[in-house]
Amino acid sequence: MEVRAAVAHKAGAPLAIESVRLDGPKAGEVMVEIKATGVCHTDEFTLSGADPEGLFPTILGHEGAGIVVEVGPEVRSVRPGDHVIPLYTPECRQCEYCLSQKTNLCQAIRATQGQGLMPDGTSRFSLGGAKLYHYMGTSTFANYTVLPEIAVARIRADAPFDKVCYIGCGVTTGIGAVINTAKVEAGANVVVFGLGGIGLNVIQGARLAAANMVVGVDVNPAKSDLAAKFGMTHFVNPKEVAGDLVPYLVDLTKGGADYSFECIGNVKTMRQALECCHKGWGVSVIIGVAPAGAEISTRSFQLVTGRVWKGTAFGGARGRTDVPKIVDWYMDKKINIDDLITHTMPLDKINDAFDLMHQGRSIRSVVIY
Ligand code: NAD
Ligand code: AHE
Ligand code: ZN
Repeated sequence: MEVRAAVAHKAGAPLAIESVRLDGPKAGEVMVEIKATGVCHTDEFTLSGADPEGLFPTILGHEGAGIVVEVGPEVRSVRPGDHVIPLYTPECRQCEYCLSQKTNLCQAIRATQGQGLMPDGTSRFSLGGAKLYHYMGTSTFANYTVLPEIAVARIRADAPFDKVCYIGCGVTTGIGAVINTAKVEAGANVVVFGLGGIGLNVIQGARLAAANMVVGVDVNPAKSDLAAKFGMTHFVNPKEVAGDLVPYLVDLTKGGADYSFECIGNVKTMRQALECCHKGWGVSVIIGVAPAGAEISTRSFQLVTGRVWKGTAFGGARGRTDVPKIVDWYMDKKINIDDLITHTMPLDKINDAFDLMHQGRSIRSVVIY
């Protein structure tokens, strides 16, 4: 069938709205009508050409919500009419990784996903007879997409697509990093680098965890009001700190952060996030995705003296299990998503979402189909 999609033809170019061909789901796959999708910084990262796994031409987008319209043979866990959130971190519940219960990084389809293909090694999308690559197994910048069954989370039918799509990445990543990865305890002092679509969800997670001090660090002071509304207790603009940022943060937190989170994707701020942690026990969690070739560094002494460096993907969440629960938290008003969605637009204005991100004017832009 013909579907409408924003096609990334090459790195660095605006997306082109095109009618593209989408083949039906094969065994173990489902077709989903995408009703809304958020635009995450990672889409921008891949579009910019900085992603070593970036393939073109492709259909980006990994933060969607929609309705199953067709299922392929052997699909058992969802059926047409089900409301779902696509998962770029699937949950097969059978692979060594899922069974370990030590990680959310299901590897059942990771190899083909990284090659922009469905698990059988082919693409369902094409344009003028030429293959288009899938992206993160989700490709939500199309009004219909095909995904493996293990890469959708079934959610309640009364949840609004234009809000809960954000649970497909940003909300779950930020809150999950606090709860699943860092396991922040009540009374902890937390420092959050980057107050964008991810960092504000870390802040909201820190509030859920009853953290004490929640310090937000951002070079854009326009982010501080919303961050305060979400639970930030102190704002630091590195451009206004005389001298080094790290000792400033260590002083502010009276010895260092119990937990810090890097939500920018910059290896310099990753180092600062680690080094502002408390000697002996501070844990720093890397969420930001740094460009190809960039490497983190610190003095080994930082780790020898008890600081811990960790990373997290999709907030450590097991999608099919955890995402429906996070949707419930939203519906029960335990978490706030509405105030983070600063802009909405139709698909043909999707390039505006990237412009707003570059200008630092949006938290989340959501495309409504
Ligand atoms: P965003 O653009 O909304 O926010 C980034 C924020 O960082 C902005 O507020 C910006 O002003 C601030 N910033 C930039 N440079 C800074 C600096 N040097 N010092 C302090 N602040 C600075 O981006 P986002 O959507 O929140 O994504 C943040 C990062 O998280 C990206 O790298 C993205 O790719 C990554 N990400 C990772 C995961 C994961 O699973 N690990 C999931 C989603 C996003
Ligand atoms: N493809 C990149 C890395 C991109 C990356 O780290 N992606 C995160 C999700 S970001 C969502 O906004 C992730 O889940 N990573 C784990 C995985 O298996 O991809 C690269 O550097 O090659
Ligand atoms: Zn994302």
